[in-house]
Amino acid sequence: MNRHATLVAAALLIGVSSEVAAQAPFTITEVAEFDEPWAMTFLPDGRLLITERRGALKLHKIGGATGSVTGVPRVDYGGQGGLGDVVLHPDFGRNSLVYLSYAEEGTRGTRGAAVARARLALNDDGNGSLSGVEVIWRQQPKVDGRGHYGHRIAFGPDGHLWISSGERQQFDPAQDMQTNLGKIVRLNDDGSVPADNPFADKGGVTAQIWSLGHRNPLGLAFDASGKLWNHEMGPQGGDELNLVRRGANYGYPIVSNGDHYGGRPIPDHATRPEFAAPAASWNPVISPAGFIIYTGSEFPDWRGNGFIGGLSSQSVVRIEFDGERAREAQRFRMREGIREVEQGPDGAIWLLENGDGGKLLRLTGRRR
Ligand SMILES: [Ca+2]
Ligand SMILES: [Ca+2]
Repeated sequence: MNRHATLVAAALLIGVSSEVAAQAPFTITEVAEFDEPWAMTFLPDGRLLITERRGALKLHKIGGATGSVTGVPRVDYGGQGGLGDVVLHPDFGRNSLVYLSYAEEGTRGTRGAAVARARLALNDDGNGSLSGVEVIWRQQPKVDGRGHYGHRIAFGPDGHLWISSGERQQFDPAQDMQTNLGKIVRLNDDGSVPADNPFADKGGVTAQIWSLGHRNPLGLAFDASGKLWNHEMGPQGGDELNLVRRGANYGYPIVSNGDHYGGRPIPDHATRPEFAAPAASWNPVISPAGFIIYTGSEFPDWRGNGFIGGLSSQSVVRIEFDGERAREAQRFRMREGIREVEQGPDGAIWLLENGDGGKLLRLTGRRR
């Protein structure tokens, strides 16, 4: 059984320009607990698919039992890698297709992110299974290390599949058009390359690229007008929120508003205007992970606002947009780092805490 504990006092509101902490304008309910949860998505029947980094895909009935989904591809667990994102095909109601991202082992200790799709069958007993698993995209090349996979997945309003691909802590590949590391890629739902991609005529892996110069992007979200935003972890300082433009270069590792670990400087964005500058950046960092742009009715004042989970900052950051500009409007302190943010069919904001025993939290408005 799940214990529903209300922790009204757990969250403190931190005004950006005020040191006065006040109570957050929402109620937090602990709904369930998972083992290193990484991502979640709601099914049309209101249940949740939740990934756990060691490789398990869970099927959770809100307020009820948690089942398992079999048939998940083998993942390379370690460092920042393992099972990653989970999203539904826009036509899931007809085709039952689910997309998963994960870290995959290569030869000689190399690794890379992959995205697979599969058909999800839901059983009467609260469990499920995947069939017809098909890998439709891979990071190229596979490299050493276990960091910066990125591998967030989003479907856009026109049905294209978008993947944020981290630079695998290798720096220069983010500027190398012969790799898809440190890029945001745009694909058709079967992994093929749309003919109208900005570099489609170059062929090969280059044709997948929509934008370049990204570091470790762990958030992708479309706003109501169809604009795509991403956030990404900076190095020492310099976390970014970017408006993702066709063919644009976001500058990493040539420019960043942070510096390399250990203090070796990286020139700031302002020194090189040919690179697309972030709409917002953070120093000190928030360590952004998970991202929604809210459209629900539970928090009507927040429609059109972004919500970003903060890992090291143990927070939820509310973003206000103004056309092509964005700013942090509010920060809510949480008890743990936040790995994932989702909007529920109920309009509530749902969070996953990071790490072992990470809780599924439901944020609802305060009612008199
Ligand atoms: Ca999600
Ligand atoms: Ca940048």
